[in-house]
Amino acid sequence: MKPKILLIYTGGTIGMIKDPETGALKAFNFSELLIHVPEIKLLSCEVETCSFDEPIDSSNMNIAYWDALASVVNENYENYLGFVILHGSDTMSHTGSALSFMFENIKKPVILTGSQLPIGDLRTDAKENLITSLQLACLQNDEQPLIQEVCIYFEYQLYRANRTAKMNAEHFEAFSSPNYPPLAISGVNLKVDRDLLWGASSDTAFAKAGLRNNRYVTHEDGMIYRSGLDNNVVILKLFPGISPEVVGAVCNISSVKGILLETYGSGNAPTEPWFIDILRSTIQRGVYIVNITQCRGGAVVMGKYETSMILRQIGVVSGADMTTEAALAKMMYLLHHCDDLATFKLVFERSIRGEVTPTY
Ligand code: ASN
Repeated sequence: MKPKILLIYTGGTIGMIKDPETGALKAFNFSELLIHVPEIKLLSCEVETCSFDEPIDSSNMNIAYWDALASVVNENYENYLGFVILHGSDTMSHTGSALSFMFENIKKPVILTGSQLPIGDLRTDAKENLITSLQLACLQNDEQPLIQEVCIYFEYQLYRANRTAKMNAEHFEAFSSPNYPPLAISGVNLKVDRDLLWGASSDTAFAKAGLRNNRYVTHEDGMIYRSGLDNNVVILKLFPGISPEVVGAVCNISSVKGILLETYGSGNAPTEPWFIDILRSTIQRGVYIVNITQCRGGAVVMGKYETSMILRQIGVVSGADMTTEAALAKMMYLLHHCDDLATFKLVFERSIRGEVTPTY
């Protein structure tokens, strides 16, 4: 019997068509999408499908959709060898990051893919992305799925999803993974670098320490699905000339529980007293502040320069070499599942799904 893959359609350019009246791209239905890829029948796996009732442009993605998508994977987890999710590229890295945190100890592939041109377009990149994603999801080793993590496949490269960012709105090569190499390259052969894969041996025991035991499901193979994310977060991107009014207003939003501070270079920020005073009093109020770099590559190293030392002293948490997308999703996940700064800091600063390069 052929192994089964569940193909989940959420929307995105891959399934869009030009509205003849407005000229804008809008979603069309899933069965029409599959008509364009008869090659699916030739694969060594059986593909079953399901779809969002209303496919969305991924700019409309939110935590309710993430919960819905994660629960589709969770409910079907035992019945499939792996999962391929068709998703718009605009927020694919965010969704991939969020899913990676929601599935602890996952033993199956969840591969997100999409395209820059609709599947009906003559020059489309959609077919290759879809077919190779399905092939990657089918790969086995000793009758177990070879890939056991949440990935993005786009334009001949398979990446760990929580290491990626969309970096180009024009090129077919739309994603980059600046701080972690691609897990696989599709050329004449599909070359998977097994040493780079996240696997059962990866030590995440501490990742559970201190997490609230709310709303989780354990599967037979040890996969733990934790639903729920907390979106009371904000990204505060620094720029030369940022004013006390702006920093104060953001830090004082009463519903905000976590702030991603996008700093310069290796985690540097102004040392002006007004700036440090606002951050210090925000942390004292119980808000978590994480330092993440605006640079696409490299890492926050608090203490490397005087301009970041003080941040460490007042209790800012380091995002190290995490992408903004991964840090945001990890913050939403941890805010929902832990309630003290010590646990938050411990788990945030360590790798729980391969999202950050360990420095310990
Ligand atoms: N706006 C589209 C989306 O993210 C872009 C794409 O899929 N290429 O849904």
